[in-house]
Amino acid sequence: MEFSKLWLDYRKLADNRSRVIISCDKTLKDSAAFEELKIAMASMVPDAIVLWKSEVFDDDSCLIVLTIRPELSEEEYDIAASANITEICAGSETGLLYGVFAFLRKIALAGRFISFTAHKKPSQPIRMLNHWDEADGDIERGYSGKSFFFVNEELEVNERTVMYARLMASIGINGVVINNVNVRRKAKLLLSIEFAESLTNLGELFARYGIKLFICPDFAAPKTICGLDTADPLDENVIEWWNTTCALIFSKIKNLGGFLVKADSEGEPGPMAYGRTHADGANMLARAVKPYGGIVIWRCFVYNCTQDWRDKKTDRACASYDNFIGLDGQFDDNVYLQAKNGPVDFQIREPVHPLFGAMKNTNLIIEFQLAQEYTGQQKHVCWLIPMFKEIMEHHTRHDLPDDRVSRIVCGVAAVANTGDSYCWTGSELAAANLYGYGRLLFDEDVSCTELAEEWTRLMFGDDEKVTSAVKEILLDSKQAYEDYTVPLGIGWMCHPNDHYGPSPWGYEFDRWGTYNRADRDAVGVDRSASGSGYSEQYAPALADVYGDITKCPDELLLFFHRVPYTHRLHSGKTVIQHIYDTHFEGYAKAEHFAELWHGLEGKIDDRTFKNGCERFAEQLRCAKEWRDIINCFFHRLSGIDDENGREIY
Ligand code: GCW
Repeated sequence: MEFSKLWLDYRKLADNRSRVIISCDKTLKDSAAFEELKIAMASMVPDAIVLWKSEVFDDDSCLIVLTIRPELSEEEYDIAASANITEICAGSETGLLYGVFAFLRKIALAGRFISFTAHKKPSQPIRMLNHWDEADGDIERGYSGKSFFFVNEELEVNERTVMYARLMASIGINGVVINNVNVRRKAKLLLSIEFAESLTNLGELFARYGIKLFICPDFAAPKTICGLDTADPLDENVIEWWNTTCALIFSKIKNLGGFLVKADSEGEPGPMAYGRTHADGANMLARAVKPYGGIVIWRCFVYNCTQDWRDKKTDRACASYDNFIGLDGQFDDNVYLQAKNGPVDFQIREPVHPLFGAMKNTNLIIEFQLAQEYTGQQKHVCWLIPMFKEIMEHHTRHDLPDDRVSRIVCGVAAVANTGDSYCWTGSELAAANLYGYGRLLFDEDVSCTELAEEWTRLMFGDDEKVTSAVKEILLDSKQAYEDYTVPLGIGWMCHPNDHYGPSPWGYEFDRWGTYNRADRDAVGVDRSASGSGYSEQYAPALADVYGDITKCPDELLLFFHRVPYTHRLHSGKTVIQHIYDTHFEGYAKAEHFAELWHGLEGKIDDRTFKNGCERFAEQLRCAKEWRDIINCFFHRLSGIDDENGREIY
């Protein structure tokens, strides 16, 4: 299947050269960094001949020197560029590759070879993508077609996976989990001999691009693959099976990073079935991968998904903390706990997960979701980077020299939004999420405005109208989505199962345990100390803010409190008027985005333009649905009219 090169579609520079000389040690001639330079130069300066270490150097030449400097750390690079000579130094081949991509990005944006210096090392050490791809080719919560990793139940290494590895390296991703955390059907056999060869090949490709390969194993594999009658993590035969299996796969698969595990969650197997703890399960696997430098990433997404809606005491938001806090300090040093960015499940607005402030003696990874499961499924434009940045910069209010989430976590993961669609992410604009995510983890100081502009220009060229329209759409899109969907942090007013479109009571009488409890008098869930107690999971200073109705930030009010519709927000508006206003405004913003996009006809390629038009049409249809259903729902319940007399059905 055809695929685009996204932001690596190098365009011709305004700068013509007859020669590009890449000077480096012979051993680097086969590196991905060298190869990338050659690929890029062929498009950027198509008239130039690209030479390795030529003696001939004149005004018309451009010299690029690649050097490994052991005093730099592995992923660190240093660039000193002038119009004719560029020196890129790094601590390893991977660092060089990052340096080369940074250099290419800079000259692509400038349109010519320029003078600049840059010295960077990644802000986050672990920068991962989690694919929820199934071995049969489906993708759980995938909105971009089928898997390109698994085709016809085989794991593929082909031109597309090479392009994928280049794209990921260009944004600094250094770990990729290739299969879904729900390990189903044939994926249960990933650790068996059947996949050994293809995993080895994929591992080799990833290694070339500085990416560690991760697998979600079936926790019950000793039963499924080996035929034992238990998967108890403390059983000797089970331990022995994992040890032997890991010895085998780590010896074969170059760059295997380890495992990501969803255990005892939404029906997945885990240690609790045997009366063991999450620490028992994670440590057993961690010991099996330890001799090979492997790590185990253990998810904290554990809650009771068979709740009775009549049960007002059980609060899903509390569950993750409640399940893990008692285990703090009990995990081996190569175990990382991965918690979602919020306590529930990737809603457009949630407070930051309380474990980031509380789990002080455990390695933590934060998980975001690029796949827009609850945020418009890549039909709506919803650029999530401002939200990710805000969360990473959130102060957990603990007594630490730097209490920001970005300083507390050891790494970051995101559920990938890719598939085999032509533009990888179903909609071109959704690729901005993928791009921004990687770039932000590598360089936390880059602003959202810079990222939006950079991505737009790398994708669509330098037309001012295109840049300004796409930038505006991206930067305003997340707020617009929040405005026309679920107000003030309630969450979960979407259709059950597929999670698309409005259904205010869809989850109200369901077993998944997240409710708005809207009635004629009030709306929201009391999660303060006098309610479910969830707010108490935060450091005292923050618990005090969230737990107090007078201090709680407006945007989270209904997540933490149950209030009458006439409750006045800090903004001065009543809750009900806020709901009406944001819904009308959000829809108007979506209309404006569609208009901006339509104005770009002829300025961006036809295929992208048409794809965008279709998606904006759907976004508008759905945003209108959200606006009218949510407004109507609250109008009928509250009986309070819109101050501005707009039409509510
Ligand atoms: O958000 C829920 C999704 C499930 C997903 C689960 C998880 C992979 O609806 O599809 O399963 O979260 O994160 O494990």
